[in-house]
Amino acid sequence: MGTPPVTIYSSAWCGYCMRAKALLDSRGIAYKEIDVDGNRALREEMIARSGRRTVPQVFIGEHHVGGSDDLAAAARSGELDRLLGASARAAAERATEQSLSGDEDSHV
Ligand SMILES: N[C@@H](CCC(=O)N[C@@H](CS)C(=O)NCC(=O)O)C(=O)O
Repeated sequence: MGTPPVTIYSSAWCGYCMRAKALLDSRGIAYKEIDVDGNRALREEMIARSGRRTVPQVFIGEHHVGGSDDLAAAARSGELDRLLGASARAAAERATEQSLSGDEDSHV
């Protein structure tokens, strides 16, 4: 269903990135991976969005979860499920709005 809500800025040979991705994989959470290796523009984008320079940096929608340790803490506390639920509801609302405006178009 469209773009996954989770974005992870990562780099190869990064143990924390592997750990973060393993956590998402183990929970069946789809994510979009942005490899910042050797890509200055994407690394700058990550730093601008997160205020941090280390990889990984994980986002749910526009919400910054943090690095691998933050992701693990959010998973333990239930915060991750809450954020994913909120993100899924927002996506469903957008889809409903789109189909409603689509219906209007079809009457024209
Ligand atoms: N506590 C952080 C640690 C992340 C970290 O140390 N990442 C390493 C790569 S595996 C890094 O970005 N090092 C480069 C630097 O510290 O500038 C997390 O859980 O994400």
